[in-house]
Amino acid sequence: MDVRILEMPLDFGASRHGSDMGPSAMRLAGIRDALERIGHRVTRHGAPPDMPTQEYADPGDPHAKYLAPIAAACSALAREVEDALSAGAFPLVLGGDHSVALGSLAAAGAAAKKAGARLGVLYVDAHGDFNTPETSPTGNIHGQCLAASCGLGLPQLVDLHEPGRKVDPERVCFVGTRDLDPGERDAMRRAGVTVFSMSEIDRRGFPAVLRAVSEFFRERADWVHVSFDMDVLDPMFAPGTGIPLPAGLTNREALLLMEEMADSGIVKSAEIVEVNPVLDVRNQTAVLAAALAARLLGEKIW
Ligand SMILES: [Mn+2]
Repeated sequence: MDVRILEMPLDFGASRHGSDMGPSAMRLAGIRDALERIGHRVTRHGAPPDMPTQEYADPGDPHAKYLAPIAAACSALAREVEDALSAGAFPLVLGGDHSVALGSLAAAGAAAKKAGARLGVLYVDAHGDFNTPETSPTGNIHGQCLAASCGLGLPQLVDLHEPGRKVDPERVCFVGTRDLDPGERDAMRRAGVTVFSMSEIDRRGFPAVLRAVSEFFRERADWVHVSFDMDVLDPMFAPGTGIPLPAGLTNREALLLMEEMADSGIVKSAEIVEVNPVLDVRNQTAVLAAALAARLLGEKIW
């Protein structure tokens, strides 16, 4: 398969800077080789959009910080992702903070709509990213990106790339969730997303949750976009991420989840976000990110 790597060195969506270096850390970790080894043709596509540097930019509205540069960068990304999808290639977006999902989900939603396909989203994240400017405790847009893709929140984000919502929240499945703001939890319940929280994983066991996730997408989606936030992992395995939270997924669980998604055969696009080399130890978080990408794109041990 043709895999188009789209690098998004953007950290405007988060309080802790440094995830703008995520793409180069994953490049150094050998993500290209890992994908070429399993037979893909890999190109680094589309120059990263020209962005001002966060430290020298004006945050603007405190409830939606850096809205203008984020919307501009994500619109540029959405065009690239849709180009890749219409060429039959697999767009793999490397963040950057999670706000880059605004661009990939906008494109995936638009492309699925044109193809008459139901788009499902696997959201692997410790957090919900389902705030709106009214409920957000921080005003950081990486905490609002999925809500906006589901049609809730600022019109500048909801109507990015194309007017209206890009994702039906009833086709969104969370895995590894363990920290939700009260307002966002209410919004998620109202919207009708499905959540396999860490507690659910501990209660049922990971293999049972894997089966439930597969069944979820089998029933509800023709295409799947995988949005993988490295903070879903336990900080023991991924210390290099903006908001590390204890009691997360193990590296093995995350790799297995990616393998299971590869087996579904309907994953059309993905992003890996929130690799922050400034906080990392010997680039291990980026190395794990590269391994996760390889599993998602079909790597098998045996
Ligand atoms: Mn996230």
